[in-house]
Amino acid sequence: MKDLKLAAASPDGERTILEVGGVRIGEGLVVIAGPCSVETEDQVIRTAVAVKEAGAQMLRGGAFKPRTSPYAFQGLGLKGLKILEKAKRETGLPIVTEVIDTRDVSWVGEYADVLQIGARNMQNFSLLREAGKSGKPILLKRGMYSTLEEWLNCAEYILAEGNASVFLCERGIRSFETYTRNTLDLSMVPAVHAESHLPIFIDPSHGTGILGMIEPMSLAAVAAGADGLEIEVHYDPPSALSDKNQQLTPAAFAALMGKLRRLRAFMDEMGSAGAGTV
Ligand SMILES: [Mn+2]
Repeated sequence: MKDLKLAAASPDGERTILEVGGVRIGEGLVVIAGPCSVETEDQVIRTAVAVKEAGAQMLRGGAFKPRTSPYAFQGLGLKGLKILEKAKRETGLPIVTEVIDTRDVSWVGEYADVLQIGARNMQNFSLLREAGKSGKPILLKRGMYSTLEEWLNCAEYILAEGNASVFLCERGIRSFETYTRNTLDLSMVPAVHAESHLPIFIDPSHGTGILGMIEPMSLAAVAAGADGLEIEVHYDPPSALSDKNQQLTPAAFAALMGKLRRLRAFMDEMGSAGAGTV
């Protein structure tokens, strides 16, 4: 892919492995789980303990929510980050949380182990540069109207600032199809593995927006060789302040984790896990 220097696949096919708080991203299957939004301390801690017990390696939770409507819940900000910090102390899980403003990158980075740049901000070039300068691990989601080439060029912006800790997440794109919330483009797993050395995750929660599709799409992502998954889990989904229809209960998440482990073991046995090159 032209113009890519730092994000392009290495000639020998070697893939990058990032180490974040003891978790190796790009090696085996890494699952990031947790609520869409940070709502209360009780909500986050209860969910964090449950996802850890089920085998998740990192905790997600939004303290800044870029919502379609300016009147929808916008997140707790600093208070939310302090709750995430407490959940990390309680469980040991590293924290993945979104940053939406260049002015917040450095102080949000004091609480987060991974800064997430969401789909709506994928091409916010000043935010990408700031994220690069922060030196923090960055999870870069695919913009909902973006091509693979545009997406990898956004990763390039971060890498070009001297920050080598970048991994990607496909979360669905806009298409003519309205049955699902977005069209989850699982073909990006082998495509990213062919064009880049960066790890690629799948977010089946936003990718489909439909509870019953999260398990089959998670399994399909692992079968395709994804390096990880980001899944929304809430201890009481009906009470959630955002994305209540796509958050798994802890019990459903634990059942899914059991299947993912078995599938991944089968893939390893076949010698095909993470192969995924085209
Ligand atoms: Mn969400």
